Amino acid sequence: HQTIYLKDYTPPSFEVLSIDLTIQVHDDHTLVHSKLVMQRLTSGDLTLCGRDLELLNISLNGNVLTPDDYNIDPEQLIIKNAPDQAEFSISVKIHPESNTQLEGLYQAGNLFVTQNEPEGFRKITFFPDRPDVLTVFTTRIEADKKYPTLLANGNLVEKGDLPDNRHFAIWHDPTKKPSYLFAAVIGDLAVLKDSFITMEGRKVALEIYALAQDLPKCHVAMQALKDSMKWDEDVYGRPYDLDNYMIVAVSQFNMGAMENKGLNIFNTVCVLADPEITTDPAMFYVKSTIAHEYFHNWTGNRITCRDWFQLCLKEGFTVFRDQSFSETLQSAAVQRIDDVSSLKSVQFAEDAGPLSHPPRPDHFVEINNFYTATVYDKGAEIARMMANLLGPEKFRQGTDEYFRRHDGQAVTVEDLVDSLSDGSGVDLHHFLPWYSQPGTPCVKGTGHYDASAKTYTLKLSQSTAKRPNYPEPQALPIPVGVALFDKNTGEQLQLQGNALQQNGVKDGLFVLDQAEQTIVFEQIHTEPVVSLLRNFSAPVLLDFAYSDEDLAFLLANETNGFNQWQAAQMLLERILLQGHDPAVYLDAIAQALPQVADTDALLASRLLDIPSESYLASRIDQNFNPAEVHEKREVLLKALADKLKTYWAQAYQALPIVAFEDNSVEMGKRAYRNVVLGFAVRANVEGALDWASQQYDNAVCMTERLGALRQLVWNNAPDAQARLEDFYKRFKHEDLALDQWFAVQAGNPKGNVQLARQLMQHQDFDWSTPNRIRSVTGHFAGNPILVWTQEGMQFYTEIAKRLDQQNPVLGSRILQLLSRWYTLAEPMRSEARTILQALKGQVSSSSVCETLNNLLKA
Ligand code: HT7
Ligand code: ZN
Repeated sequence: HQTIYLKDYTPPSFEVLSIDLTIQVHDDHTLVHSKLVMQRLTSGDLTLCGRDLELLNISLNGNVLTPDDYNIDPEQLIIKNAPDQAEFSISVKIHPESNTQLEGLYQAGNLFVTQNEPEGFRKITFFPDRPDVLTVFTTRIEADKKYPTLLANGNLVEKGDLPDNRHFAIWHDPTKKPSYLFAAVIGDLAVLKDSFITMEGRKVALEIYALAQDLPKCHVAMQALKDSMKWDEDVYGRPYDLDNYMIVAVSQFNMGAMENKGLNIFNTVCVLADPEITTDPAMFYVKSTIAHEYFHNWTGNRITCRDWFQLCLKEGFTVFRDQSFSETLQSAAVQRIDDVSSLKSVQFAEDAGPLSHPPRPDHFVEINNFYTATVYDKGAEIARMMANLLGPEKFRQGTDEYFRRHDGQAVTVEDLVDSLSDGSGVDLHHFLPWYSQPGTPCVKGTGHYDASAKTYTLKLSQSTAKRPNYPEPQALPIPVGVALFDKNTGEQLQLQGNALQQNGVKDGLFVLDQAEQTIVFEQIHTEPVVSLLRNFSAPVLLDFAYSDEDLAFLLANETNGFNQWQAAQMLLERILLQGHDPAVYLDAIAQALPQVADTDALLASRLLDIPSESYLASRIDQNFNPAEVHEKREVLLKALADKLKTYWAQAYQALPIVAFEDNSVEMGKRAYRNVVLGFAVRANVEGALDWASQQYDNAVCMTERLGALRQLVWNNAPDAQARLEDFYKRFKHEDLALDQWFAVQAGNPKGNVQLARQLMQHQDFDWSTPNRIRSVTGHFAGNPILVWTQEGMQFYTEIAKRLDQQNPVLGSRILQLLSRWYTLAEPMRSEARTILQALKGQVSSSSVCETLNNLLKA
């Protein structure tokens, strides 16, 4: 497999003025005819990408080409001596009915759908399948009338009947787009319709397509779509541009959703929502994914990426936008907690291991392997740092300039930073190294109060671990949110103007951009406690010389819920990773919790987060002993459960089940009730398992039912099996609920590999549906003590091997779960190496091979 380098980028030698596509779907094959009008831009070959295509015929400017006129290999077709103006007619045969990779055009049950990002279009027809070639698409679809739904991007121009019980539809998309945004859908779907009037007064038809039985579950998504459209107008001044916006739900999909122009295709788990089958977090995920894909219309579609190395240009910015939108759906503090929690447990872990890469990688073998937490979530943090530094007004000037300059173009990360800088008048170019340097910087610091001089001196330094390809990491601009609190009263100190400006602290942000810096706060009349990295102002690790008591103070006195949570997490990491005495934490949380729970139950549910075993593992670089980490965490959980034993009982009783309402307050109560139930069971509160059974039986929504089922199954309650059977009977026809049934069993900390294997033998297990596979592999991975056994590792390598041909994108992702094998204590480490090495030679896809090679480099 070939490595591709960012430095080798060259612009396309031809542009495509238009493409007319005809897709003729038949039961056992599909024919694709294309008419491509191309025009030379620079010297160089005329290259059309193509993979797994049977070329039936090709003509150029009216002349049939013979094999002497071109070179063809499994990846491309190169036309010899191409003229400057080239009009091609190309016919190919493809097999969506046997396409299990879920890229290109594939059949999923009774539905044919496309997935073309990043390189799927080349599996539909020959084309310069790269994001910087934009063209106008006209698409004619022909199929049997058993498939009444025929969709493609843009506007419906014509539809009609054909002989042999067939019919056709012609769609024209007036906006130029790259091939990865092309979409077509052929099937038998019901549709939910609505409309939205844009800020320009245009009426947009909104349509969500799903199987008829799923249509009632599309209302939440529809409302989220309208809310997103309004938000993008209000916050970024971006109206929608076409007359229609369609979303199609499909159950077999490799990722969450895809932003195809005007025709989004969604994994059912990201679009269907109903309180009876969808938990609150899953419903939230539907809303934020709808927003994410909608926001791509401006950040991704109208302005796209020049090449795939720039993926974080669209993904990082769009994640930042969907996170900001989500702050309007729940408290901003909890939104930030959830985003940071996922960043730390997934992205920090990725960046600490053999799959570490910069948000803008400089090379890859398989671009599918780079849809990562680093590209998405660290990319979002970079956008956020720049936005915070500018403040809302200047950031808006910057983004206005970006949209003004680059609408209709395929651009780079530099183009974004240039526009933000020029539009706002604030130079942000020193942020560019964040995009091209891997690793999580660590900010270290100390603070000193001088009572006689009335100064508080803060010393901060930064460092990033060296890596083979990055031997000299440079200092980055790290915005550090900072506030001082009076140690005696707990009040936040009002920092005085002059001293602050001299120190470069503006709006509570100090930019650490050297290896070491010192800030002196003057006129500080009482001893302060400093709060740093407020609201997680930068994606860094913080190692500040706090006493445990200082952290307990911040947990009690910080004014922002995120910062309270952060203080608790720092204390917990000290206990779990450095062996600190838990007493300070236990007292502090016991004191803070009841009051927070009364005012903000959602925040209280998050304050009880204990870092996961996987996150803790990511912080241990050698001699990792999963059993030891598990044991320490269990001991702490038990101590916390016991400490508040009487409180759990009262708190649970105070939260009776009430009618379902979809709002942040009620969601908070449901989340808190489930967390409290878990602690009550752990503390052996009398009758707690009975409460779980009653909660299961009386549940009015999935959050309640699943929360209860989890306690019953994970604690091996006498009636666990009966409730599992009941759940199965209730929901056996609801795929997304059944996924939860698999997940709750696969994720059982007291489970084992045998159980996971049995689940994969179950009659409802389905190797063609990634959601079902992930429901077992993803949840089993939550238990490192089970994963890092020989059987556990073999379980994952066997799955990777099986998926290597069938669905390599998924296979590669599942293999990535083993990325921290090299940190294991012996003999586990050697066993892991042997198991991974045994996979070599047994896999051949570029996705799985690249991941395996990277893992073995560790
Ligand atoms: N931009 C989309 C990426 C995506 C994707 C990538 C690889 C394989 C399948 C995929 N499906 C969707 C999703 C997004 O970020 O919005
Ligand atoms: Zn995206």
